Amino acid sequence: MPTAAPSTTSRIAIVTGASSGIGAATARQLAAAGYRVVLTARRKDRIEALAEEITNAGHAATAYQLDVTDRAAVDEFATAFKTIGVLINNAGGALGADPIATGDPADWRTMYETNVIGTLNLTQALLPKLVASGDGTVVVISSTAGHGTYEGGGGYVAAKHGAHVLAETLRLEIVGQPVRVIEIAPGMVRTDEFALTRFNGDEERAAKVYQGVAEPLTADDVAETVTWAVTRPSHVNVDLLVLRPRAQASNTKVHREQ
Ligand code: 8X3
Repeated sequence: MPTAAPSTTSRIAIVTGASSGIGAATARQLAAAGYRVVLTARRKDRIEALAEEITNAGHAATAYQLDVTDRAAVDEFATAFKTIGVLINNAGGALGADPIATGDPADWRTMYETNVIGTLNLTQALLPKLVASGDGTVVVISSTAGHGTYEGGGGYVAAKHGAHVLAETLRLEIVGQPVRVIEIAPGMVRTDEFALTRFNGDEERAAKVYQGVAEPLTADDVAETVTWAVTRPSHVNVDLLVLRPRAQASNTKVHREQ
């Protein structure tokens, strides 16, 4: 007999990088689906405002300021929970788009720290609590950059390949335990901050990323996909789901209106 979908009522879903973009949209949608969402990010004011918004909409949300690269802080955070249902590893991002010849090693390190070590920290600290729930789900929001490269993508592509490998390896290692590992790999998503952060606040360069692209994905598009994947029946593991806007056929083939 097929298993039911994991119950969402009273189950905790932790979302990292919940202060904006895909993380914030995912927190809103998981809360609407019945999860008690715990929003984490470095920017306390943002997650507190979002928790209030979600609570005012009649759902359950709390905020916890957290830097995913700070292992001691992550371990301390984890002590607050006996069991959790869902962990969404969303915190991450890109810095720079320089070629390998001139890329800044400090940017590479930061991207590895946030996209890979941050995911490792949260996953290690919370895995026992996901197992204890009897029906846990780990989501890694990677990227199409975790599945193919492009010029100028080097450091980000390397980090997202790391995140992809973490998800794939974890799935092998914990098979037989009651925890699914889901990787969602979005392509071009237009959010308020992704490209702006990448280009250090340069609005013109950030705008060029999406120039002429009819409809890049939105944070809500990705959040809907995440919510769909985690609410599948417990025996269904969406290993890897790649989503792109229709105008993007590959990392390097994008249709732009003139
Ligand atoms: C974002 C996709 O194309 O900027 O994760 O690397 S891309």
